Amino acid sequence: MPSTVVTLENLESQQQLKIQPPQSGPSLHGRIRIPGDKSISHRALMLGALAEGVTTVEGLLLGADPRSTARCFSALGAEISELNSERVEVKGCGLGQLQEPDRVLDAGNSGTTMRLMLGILASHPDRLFTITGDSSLVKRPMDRVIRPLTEMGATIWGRRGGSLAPLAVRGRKLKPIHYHSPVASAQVKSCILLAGLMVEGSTTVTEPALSRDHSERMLRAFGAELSVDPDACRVTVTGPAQLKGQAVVVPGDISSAAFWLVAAAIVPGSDLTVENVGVNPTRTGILEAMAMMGADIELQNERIVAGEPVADLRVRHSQLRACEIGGDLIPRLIDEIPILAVAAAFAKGTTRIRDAEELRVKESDRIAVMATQLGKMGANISERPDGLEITGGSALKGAQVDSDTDHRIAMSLAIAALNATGTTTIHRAEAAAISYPDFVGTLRTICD
Ligand code: SPQ
Repeated sequence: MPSTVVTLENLESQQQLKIQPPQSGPSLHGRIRIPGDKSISHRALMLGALAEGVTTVEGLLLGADPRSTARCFSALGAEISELNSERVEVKGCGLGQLQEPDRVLDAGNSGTTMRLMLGILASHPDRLFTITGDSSLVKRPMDRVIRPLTEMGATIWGRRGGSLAPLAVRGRKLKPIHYHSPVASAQVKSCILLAGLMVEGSTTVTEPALSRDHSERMLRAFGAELSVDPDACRVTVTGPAQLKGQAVVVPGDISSAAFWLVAAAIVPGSDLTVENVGVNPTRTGILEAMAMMGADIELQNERIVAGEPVADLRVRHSQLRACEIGGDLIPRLIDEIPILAVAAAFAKGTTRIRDAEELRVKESDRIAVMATQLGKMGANISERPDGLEITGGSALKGAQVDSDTDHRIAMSLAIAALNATGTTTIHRAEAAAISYPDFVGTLRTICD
């Protein structure tokens, strides 16, 4: 049977990914593993750097984003062994003991690195830190964490009235607050909790809907005193804390699994199993949305690994139907909306995604970019201020599309290309390496 032609061309610092499915359609088969969870990888490196003793990390994501975190915390004095996915060792500095670095900290493309690190740095008295990032990160709003940190007594300077990087932080002894966050954001919540570790007393964050809770789980495992009320979307840390190095096992990233779940769901004849996927309930909105769309996804071998729920996910092709996505579900699938838009392009009826204005301030404006790029392939997709409307059923055709340097856009367009006629060329496809360095390798494996 002819297989999909997948070619990757290097053009100076950029890559072009070309995908040409066979006329008979590709059909995807096999058992695959996905790289480690990005959110958990960042947190393992950060808490390891703050803890006393040694933290070991098994299954670390080797993407560009956790590498940025590792570089920053090495510059702050943590001893981090060479990064690999088997076993990384972090010798921590102990809480409050990070050093003043002699260079500007570079968070690269990673919002998580910059926002979580700001909470940590702001609470280290008598040190000056400077932080920047790449051309995407310096456009992303940092005032959402700077505002509560300032309420705690932090001193942070930045561009545009202190809301954009590059930033300078003068560390101080902070005071506890109860912060009511206007956005459901794990980065805002985690930043404040990390700042609260060194504060005497109780620091509380309440959010409008529950965001991912990896920080809470890991902080507890490292020995912090935490009280969590998920029904009230409220969490309190009581400091000063003492953190002890731990053995962290990072499960596969459900946000990376999502590309293969949608691929197998939309490509006729597919039967694919994605092994070792983290299925923390604060991240499984994608499974709920796909169930509403009639996808055939089975959770197998469910287990708990180092405090996080994990399962193998078997997905088989089925005819999808449109659904409505909004409200409290949004923070539980926020990073999967670009690939859900691809699923919706192959579903019967009109899918409406609402309450997702946060997508406009991610690595790109994911609402505008998905509407433009998927539109170039012939999808019936339109922008709403807070989301997207996609009417499925128009046959997609190969086109010249662009990732806008956003990893999730690059990979979503590649999956759309599997079910389009002709060749699709994805420009600036190198962005995938932010969260999924071997995306193309896995794509080739399942298309063979
Ligand atoms: O780290 P970064 O660049 O913000 O990455 C993204 C992504 O798509 O990988 C968002 F663009 O994931 C965020 C996610 O959207 C990672 C994250 C975390 O690890 O805490 C939380 C979410 O962001 P937020 O703003 O909703 O808290």
